[in-house]
Amino acid sequence: MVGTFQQLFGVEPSGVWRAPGRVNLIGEHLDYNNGLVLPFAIDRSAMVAVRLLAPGEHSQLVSTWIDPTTGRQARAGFDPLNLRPGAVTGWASGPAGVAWALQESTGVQVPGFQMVLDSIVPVGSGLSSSHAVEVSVALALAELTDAPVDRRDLARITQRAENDFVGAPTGIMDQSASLLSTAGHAVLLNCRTLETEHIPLPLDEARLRLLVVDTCVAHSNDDGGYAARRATCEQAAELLGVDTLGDLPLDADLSELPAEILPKARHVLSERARVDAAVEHLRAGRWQELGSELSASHASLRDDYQVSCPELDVAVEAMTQAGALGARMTGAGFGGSAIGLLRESDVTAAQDAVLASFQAAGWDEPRLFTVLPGEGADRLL
Ligand code: GAF
Repeated sequence: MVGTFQQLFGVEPSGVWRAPGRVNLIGEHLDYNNGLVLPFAIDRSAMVAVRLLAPGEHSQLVSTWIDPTTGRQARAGFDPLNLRPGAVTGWASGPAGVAWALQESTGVQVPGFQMVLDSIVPVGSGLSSSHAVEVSVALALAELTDAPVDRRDLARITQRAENDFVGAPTGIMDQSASLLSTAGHAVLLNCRTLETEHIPLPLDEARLRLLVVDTCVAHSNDDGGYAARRATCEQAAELLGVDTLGDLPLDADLSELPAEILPKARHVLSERARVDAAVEHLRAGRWQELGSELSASHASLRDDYQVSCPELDVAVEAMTQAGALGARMTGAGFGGSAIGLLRESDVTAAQDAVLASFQAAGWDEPRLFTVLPGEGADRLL
């Protein structure tokens, strides 16, 4: 990173920051309903080397990702004095949006900056690759400008960047997982207050693995499906006389809701109950029962919330047939990744089963890898 930065800009960066992607163990589409979610930071991160520029100079951003259309590293630039939603598009809109949101939220003047980005969180995989970039930039800019913010403020600032600058109406889970996770733990996050509790996730000790199947069906949070689910939840809450579905008792009567809304609200309530149960199973080391909650979550996301897709369903089914304790889609859905909780000894069989099912269906080969709960974002240099 530092070498690349020096080569490109002829100076040393002020520092290097790292922020991980995440897997959500359970609690899907609950963050914007003010529920509890249980994600963890994965051992794959985005890294940025950053140096602030003098007032008046334009930002210069380089990504080590090779743009297939040009065959070169992706480059972008913008005028920090003209930052407003819509001013920067494409891959640089996240970093630019963070600079904008930090400035808007704190009043701190964020000057232009030079940046090199490198990431090993697969893009479009539903593992929060864009939030990983935004969080690493947020940490860097906050530190370099001495902005008076803590990690929870940074989670809100990166959400603002994503919602109001990038234009994706996402919740608060992914940024918070990246900023607030600790290694070896899942983070039980209250999405209303951002209070956290770190719950041990001793996969190694239990001889378990979490297998990720990146279906390579590119998913995006700003193409309508995500916003439509969010709007349906808001409508359901309004019809039921509460601010959010997180305010309802778990046994609330949904029968008066219109037929197209009811299953979506039912998912939110049943998923809230599953998070509570999953946390208890995890605390007690009841892995098989935890797995059952994961599988039930997938069924609810597929049938009630309707955010799965054939590739995710097939991945979940193949892992289940190969002995997974539980399997589900993770993240927003509409493509992206599925996870399987597997005994160490079943991982190879599960990988083979997934590959064979995708081949039989005539789909592109998915990317398969295991993940461990890693450390949240930090400064490397
Ligand atoms: C995406 C969003 F970014 C999150 O805020 C969350 O809503 C998730 O989908 C679904 O649980 O990752």
